[in-house]
Amino acid sequence: MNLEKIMTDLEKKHPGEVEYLQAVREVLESIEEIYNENPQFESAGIIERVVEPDRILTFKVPWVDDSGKVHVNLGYRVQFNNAIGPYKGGLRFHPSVNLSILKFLGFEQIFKNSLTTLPMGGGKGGSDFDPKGKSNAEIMRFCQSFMLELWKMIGPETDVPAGDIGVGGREIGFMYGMYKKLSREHTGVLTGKGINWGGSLIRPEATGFGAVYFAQEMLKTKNQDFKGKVVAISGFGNVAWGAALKVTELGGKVVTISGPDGYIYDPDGISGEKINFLLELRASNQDIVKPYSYEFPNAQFHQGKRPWEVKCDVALPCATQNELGKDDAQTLVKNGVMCVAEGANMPSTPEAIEVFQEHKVMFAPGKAVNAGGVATSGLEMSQNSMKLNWSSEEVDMRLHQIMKNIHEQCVKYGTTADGYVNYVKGANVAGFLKVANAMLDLGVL
Ligand code: NDP
Ligand code: 2IT
Repeated sequence: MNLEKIMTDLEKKHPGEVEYLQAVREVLESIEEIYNENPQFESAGIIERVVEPDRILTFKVPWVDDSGKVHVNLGYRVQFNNAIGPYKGGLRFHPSVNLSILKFLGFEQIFKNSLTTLPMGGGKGGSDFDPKGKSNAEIMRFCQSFMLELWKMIGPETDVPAGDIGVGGREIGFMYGMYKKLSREHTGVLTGKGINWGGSLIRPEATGFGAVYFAQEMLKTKNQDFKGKVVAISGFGNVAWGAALKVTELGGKVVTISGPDGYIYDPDGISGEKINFLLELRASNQDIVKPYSYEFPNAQFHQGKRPWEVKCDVALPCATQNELGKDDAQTLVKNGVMCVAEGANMPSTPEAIEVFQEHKVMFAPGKAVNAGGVATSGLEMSQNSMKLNWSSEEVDMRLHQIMKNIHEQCVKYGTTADGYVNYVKGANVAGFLKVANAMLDLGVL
């Protein structure tokens, strides 16, 4: 594999798509060795085919606000690769959304979904719509308009979207309602649905729970567990709250959460009613964490800062891409961090990952750590197909097993000569091999 040539060609073809190019480089660097050992991949053009999405749909989303003013946002769906199953991946609503971000997320999703062992291909979509400060009725009108275009592209055996940043149960409800009306079917095409209309128990918590199950396996390799561990979490959304809940349950203490306004340090631990307070904050569309410090006076609010300056044993970045840079990584290492597990997608920059790996800190990437969300989406699809609902114990047990299995795959493909587990390599190689072999079997498509 001529990695630099592939990257130069891609940069020429897709100038300025920094997040997408960053994600591709990371995967290619990890798989270079195994790719070169398998010349059949090269002759089938696997790399050239896997780095380009099968297709991209772009559409306009016009909607009317409460004062009668018309707005137009951009909508996208990137159907990246369906070698092992229908396209599957979330929808992100955030003003920063652009094609580069959705392509990076869709590309990562291919290998993440492969790791889950479930039959799901990779895709991602979303809009530059900003849900912050919008009324319920505005969110509904936007979601309905978005689905008026998207529904033609998706289906339970074709492409199954779900939530991501800015898209939770409420938005899935509005979008699913419109899909159901247009298609005249109740086939469960979106996942993350409400429990009364086809959703799965545990899906709301699944990404956070899964991330902590994965981190638990990492700690186990050093004969450690969460008991008494101090944990720093960023974000306070879909992923962060489930992680905070599970860390607390396992005896750890979560001391930070963050929003775009800054972070909260709560030395007493963020658990129980405090997590419920955070959920209420999120439900009011206010993406800020400062009010937490009014409600719980022992907590300190650090304006405009990231939580990585707090001394902790375990760090779980759960907000967004590139939110943990080289300096943050150096501070974490200096403060004795033992384990960093990515709840978000690509939250650590390549330079930060290098710092962790140089210092032999256990570090695992989003596509392994946060795969519990999409895995439980897969379990929701299974339940929809069977027209059955599993109990929360059953879903949780399957989720836990899947996370253990992903950890085993990472150890299998990522353990280096000195015994250090390179989880980045392990996850990328294991995820890639299954997809590449499927692509070989299916012919040039
Ligand atoms: P939420 O919208 O619930 O929370 C995301 C948080 O990150 C918000 O506080 C948001 O604040 C902040 N954020 C988003 N974009 C940016 C940005 N560009 N710069 C700074 N802060 C930002 O999202 P989720 O919890 O669903 O997602 C968090 C991460 O986890 C994402 O990386 C997502 O892709 C990943 N993930 C989510 C899964 C799920 O099931 N939901 C599954 C697997 C991974 P603000 O909007 O104000 O910027
Ligand atoms: O990044 C992700 O894996 C998600 N946002 C969840 C995708 C899904 O289909 O459940």
